[in-house]
Amino acid sequence: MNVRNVFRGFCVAVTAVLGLTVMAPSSMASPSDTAKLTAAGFDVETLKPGWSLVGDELWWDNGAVRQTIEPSAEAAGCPAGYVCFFSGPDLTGYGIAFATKGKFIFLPEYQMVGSTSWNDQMSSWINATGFDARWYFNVSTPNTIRCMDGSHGVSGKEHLPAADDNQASALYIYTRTTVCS
Ligand SMILES: [Ca+2]
Repeated sequence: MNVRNVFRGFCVAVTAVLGLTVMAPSSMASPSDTAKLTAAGFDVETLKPGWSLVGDELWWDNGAVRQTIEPSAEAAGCPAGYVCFFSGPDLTGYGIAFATKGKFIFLPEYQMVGSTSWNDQMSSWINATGFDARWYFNVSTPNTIRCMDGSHGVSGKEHLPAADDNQASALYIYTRTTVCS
């Protein structure tokens, strides 16, 4: 059992003894996690619920969503099985990675340091899922959509057309390889 689990157990025990309202998952993060995120510039109180800090990444849903907490000036990679968005061109800046297929993922739900959220921030991407995916200009339909072809393995774009730069608001990862072709 790691330190965080020990702390969570402690919180649950205290909650039970005092009869308090059950604490939200994010409020059960360790004080050191909260301090680390605050130091990196995150407003922990407004993070999407359910986060945990794993190394230098913010995770949700056991790692189905992973976000870097420091920007990178170097071109970054993307783990197999994920679509990765980067805030800067050439796969630089902050990165956020998504693995969940078959449902809309809304970028305004994820905080990015220096802006309100990941909405309208994406400037380069990698699709390492092996499946097709799409990103959307808005969170409502109908939208302008752009395909991220995964039918030939890993694909990506380091330089978006000016009209597409900082426009992504939603993402959908398919379980097929024929959506883009
Ligand atoms: Ca950007």
